[in-house]
Amino acid sequence: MVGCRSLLKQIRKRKRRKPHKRIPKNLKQNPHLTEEQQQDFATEDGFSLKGSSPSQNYGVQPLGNFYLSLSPHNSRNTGLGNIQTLTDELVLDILGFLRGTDLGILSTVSKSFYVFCNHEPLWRNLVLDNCEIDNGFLFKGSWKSTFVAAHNSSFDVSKIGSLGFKVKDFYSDYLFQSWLCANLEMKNEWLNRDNIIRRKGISLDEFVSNFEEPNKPVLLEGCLDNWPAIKKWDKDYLVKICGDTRFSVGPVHMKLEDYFTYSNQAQEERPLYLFDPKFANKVPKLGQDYETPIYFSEDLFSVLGDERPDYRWIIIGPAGSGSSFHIDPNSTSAWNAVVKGSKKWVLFPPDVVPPGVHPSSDGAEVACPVSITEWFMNFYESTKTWKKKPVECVCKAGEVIFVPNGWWHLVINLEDSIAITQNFVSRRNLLNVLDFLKKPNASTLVSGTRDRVNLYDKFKKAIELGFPGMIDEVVVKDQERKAELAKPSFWDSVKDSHSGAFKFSF
Ligand SMILES: O=C(O)CCC(=O)C(=O)O
Repeated sequence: MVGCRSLLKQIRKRKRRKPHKRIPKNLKQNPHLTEEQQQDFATEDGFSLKGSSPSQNYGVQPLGNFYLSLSPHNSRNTGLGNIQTLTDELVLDILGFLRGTDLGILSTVSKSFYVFCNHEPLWRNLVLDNCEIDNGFLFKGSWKSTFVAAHNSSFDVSKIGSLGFKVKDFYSDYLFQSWLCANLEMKNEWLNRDNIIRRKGISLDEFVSNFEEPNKPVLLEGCLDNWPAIKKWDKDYLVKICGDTRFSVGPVHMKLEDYFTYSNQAQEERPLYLFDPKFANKVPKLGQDYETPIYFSEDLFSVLGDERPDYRWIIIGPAGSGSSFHIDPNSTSAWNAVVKGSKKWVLFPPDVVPPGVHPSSDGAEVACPVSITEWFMNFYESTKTWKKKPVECVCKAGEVIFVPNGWWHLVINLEDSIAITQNFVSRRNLLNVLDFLKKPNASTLVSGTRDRVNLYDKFKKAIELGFPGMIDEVVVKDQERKAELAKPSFWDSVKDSHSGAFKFSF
């Protein structure tokens, strides 16, 4: 019997998908699409499926096809009995309470349960919930196979994937879109908009006055040329030096070699992402293979020594993995250097909340109910007509992006990627960070450290000790900058008859 609390926890764990806004037009209008046909039609509409073979979709078609179908039955409903009136999300929420064996048995009850019970995210949750946090899992091509193999090592799971029957006349937007997002190639028009400012070989002063002080993103080329990582790091090298080391991957820690076994086969909507803040302690060699570019060398949190919040991460993921919209922690700025692969970036300035994103009023939580691919499908287009357009680019191996504090950003890997990112405080964002740490709800807002509430006092004291006068200096500078911004322009003072300034008279 599942308790109420665990029921709620499980429901919350599966991110909710908003009702779909757009299913690609041709996919929706063509009845009885087989997987192969879907592929053809998708291409016609500018949507195409990934080159590798698409994952199982058990014949699921978008609901729009039902209205053009010759059959009066949607086998989604007939096979669900009394619970057919529930939405797909609710049916899946309920199935999420079952153990793997029960899910397997239920899948034999009807065609409809067969499709629902084979929904891969259900098996993914079961694997992640049941595997030891510190042991991870060994991926076997699908989450269901992984679950079965973990529970019955003598079972030949290689057959599980190939047994996917196609169910006739099964229509569900939710399930179809989930499958589509896992298999969809990024459209060229999502990648082509590239309006970030690029700079190569600029001085530190130019960086500070043109980008850091005005808080604007920039893509920096050529500043990783001396990184040994650029020449050395690839999957084989990393497996050789730390294949047995456990890194943080979503909710589990897994051996790097096992993670690559997963990421080489993963074809899902939200692939697990390796994102580890302790990588340089675990494998000091990795820390020695790169250095902070000069533009970001001022790192004031270092005054806190071991008590500083997490600040650097190695990031590894397959195509399709990435980070959905967020603002970086503790009001820090960041740099993100691509060592292998490439990443599409979409950034919005602090005063523009991206479409489809719903931050809570205190900023402590961000509800972004859609996956990254779904965001591109449903929201990207609308930003084209916005007055404040997002800053966009594809950041390739050897390039670094500067992410100023407070900017919303979304990132998707376009191929297998390896990157290093660091968050930092310099004197240009020191006041923002101090203000952030001082907020009354610091205990929920501050992240990456255990002592969230006292971080403000500790940091301020350490800065006063290590850099006497710095805080006063930046306060004065900030007041001067604000006064400068508040000054009317020459044209405003000319127009304003009350200002007593020079006026035109005719
Ligand atoms: O996925 C990525 O590389 C972006 C990481 C990111 O946005 C972050 O660390 O804040």
